[in-house]
Amino acid sequence: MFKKILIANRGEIALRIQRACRELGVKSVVVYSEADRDAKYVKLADEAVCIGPAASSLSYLSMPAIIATAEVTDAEAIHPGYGFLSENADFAERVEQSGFTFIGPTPESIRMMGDKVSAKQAMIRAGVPCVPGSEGALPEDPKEIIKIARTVGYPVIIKAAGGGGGRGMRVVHTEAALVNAVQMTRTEAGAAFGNPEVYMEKFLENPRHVEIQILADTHKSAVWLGERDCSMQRRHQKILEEAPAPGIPRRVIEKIGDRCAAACRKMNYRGAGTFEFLYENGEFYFIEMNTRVQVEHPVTEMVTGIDIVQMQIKVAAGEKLPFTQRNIVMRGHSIECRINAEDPFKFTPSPGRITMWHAPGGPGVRVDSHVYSNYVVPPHYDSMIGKIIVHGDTREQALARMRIALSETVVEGILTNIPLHRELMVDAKFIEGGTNIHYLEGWMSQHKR
Ligand code: MV4
Repeated sequence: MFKKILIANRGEIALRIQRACRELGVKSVVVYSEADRDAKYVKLADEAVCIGPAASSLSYLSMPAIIATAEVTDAEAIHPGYGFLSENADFAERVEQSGFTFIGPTPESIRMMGDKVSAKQAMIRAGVPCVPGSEGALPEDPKEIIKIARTVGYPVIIKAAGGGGGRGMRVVHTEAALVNAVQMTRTEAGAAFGNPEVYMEKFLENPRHVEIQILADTHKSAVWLGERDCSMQRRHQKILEEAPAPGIPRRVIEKIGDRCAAACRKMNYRGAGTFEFLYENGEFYFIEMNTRVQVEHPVTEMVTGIDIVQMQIKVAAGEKLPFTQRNIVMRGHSIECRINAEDPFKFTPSPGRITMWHAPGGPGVRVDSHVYSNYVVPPHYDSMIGKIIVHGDTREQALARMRIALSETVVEGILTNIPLHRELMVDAKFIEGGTNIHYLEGWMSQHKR
């Protein structure tokens, strides 16, 4: 096991990784920007190094600053968290070339999954079901593009190979609009991602977003840790997540989970990863793979009892996964509400001083947050200030526990989206379970206030 790990991130995930290190008896170094001087994970750290000004480009995205800090502090490994450099293959490569362990997959895996065309081709080879569409990138010839779309059937969606997470996509409903839409998506993709390659898929109108968590070691073992339903989102920002996904038959989940784990073994994948699927009419369709730990990983931890961040560290250190698929038992139900410093119904950011912070507690309640009373939420980064996670024997119990947790939570001095969560927890359709990716936006447009 490593003696010391550098945490190349901020906020709640920096604290989350720090806690995993402590439990493993590993020392940790945190890097922070001038805007994060007073953050809790900086105060609690074994060691903390300021790596630059508030702007991420000069601090959390600065590869030289982070690698130099690992050198001067004698860290052996670097945990990238999520966002920032976590899915940057060049960073993973530079970390390893500098003699450190990157806590994550190989640069080759990150690169392959970062290119959505090569990711999809890898999944097809590995037997993971994908959305029907073009075989690889679209050709230049307009006649060929029209032919492909006729085979796929309208509506289709044009996506950038370099995109992902909702960036660089365009839905096309008619042949008349097709060629121009492909051209526009290519131009935008070239400018935004430095890669004009695009591909085509059948556009699924009312899917749910359901993802499978996997863990893989460097000894050919890979397991899946159940699914998460992340359909409650607005403009590609997830608001809350839950595990398991309500109403999906276990045999359907087991089949897709086994495919994901098998794909990991086939690809020699290592570390934690998430296979993102659209789920519609009882079928799973792969869309993207994330090669990092995700914000919503706690709901999986709550239902499996497995510490995903500790596992990331263990497999990075070359250890074997301490369980096989048969040992993994999913129990109960978990829900996570993301707490954002923003107007609950207008979604405008609300940074500033938190004059009062009171976290909820009680049976089955977990709070992952780096904030405290008198903490100032800096305006430079994303607005998430923490997560409330609950677990119950049933979904009903988890919902009840979340309602209570939200009622106990006090945040004063800034606006948060807690009022939105309180309303969703008593919404009849959400309580029923199984709402799709469009539900929240429809709900917001009906919302009276
Ligand atoms: C789709 C789709 C419908 N059909 N692909 C958006 C984010 C990116 N990960 C993929 N996305 C979508 N791909 C096909 N073939 C609808 C979406 C989509 C979406 C997906 C997951 C969660 C929220 C979403 C919101 C709008 C659109």
